[in-house]
Amino acid sequence: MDYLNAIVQVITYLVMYYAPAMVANASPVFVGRGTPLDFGKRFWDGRRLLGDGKTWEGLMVGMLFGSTIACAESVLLDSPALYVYGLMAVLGALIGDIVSSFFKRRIGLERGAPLPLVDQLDFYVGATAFMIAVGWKPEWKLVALGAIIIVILHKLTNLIAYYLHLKDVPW
Ligand code: CTP
Ligand code: MG
Ligand code: K
Repeated sequence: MDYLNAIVQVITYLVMYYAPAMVANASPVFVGRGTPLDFGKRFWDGRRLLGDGKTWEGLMVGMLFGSTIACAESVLLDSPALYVYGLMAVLGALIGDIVSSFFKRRIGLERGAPLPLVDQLDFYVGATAFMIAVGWKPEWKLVALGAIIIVILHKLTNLIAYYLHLKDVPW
């Protein structure tokens, strides 16, 4: 397969199936401070259940922005199925991000501490799983290539967010 063609194909696939998830994952960063999802509660290990990086406001903003993209996309492409996949991808993305924070706290990582690949791909894995749950048949080669693009995109956007003072750390 010729490279340029492969890149165009994977980007088209990513935008079509993962744009709602990507927006849902990226938009909470604009919230800044908010009410923690765990309300400050601690787990048996004495550490925070999720930490201050997971807020109700972030969750709401992610759902709102993500589902807006899902709706717009399904209308534009005249595909009701894309709306269902989009909404599921939004939920999966936000839940995947929350689950990974839960495990980060369990292994003793503070809020915002980097966990390479998991930090960048938690939402992607969550979105993929939730779309599959409602009947999506993924093109695995494109999903894998998409993961590589997501990691690169994540590094770039976090760097930009850091320089715009939206994030305290550049990862
Ligand atoms: N955010 C939020 N609510 C969410 C998800 C994210 O408010 N449900 C905001 C927080 O301000 C968070 C930022 O988006 O700091 C970036 O998200 P992320 O990198 O996932 O959180 P971290 O701060 O790195 O926390 P963790 O170590 O738990 O991943
Ligand atoms: Mg982080
Ligand atoms: K994350």
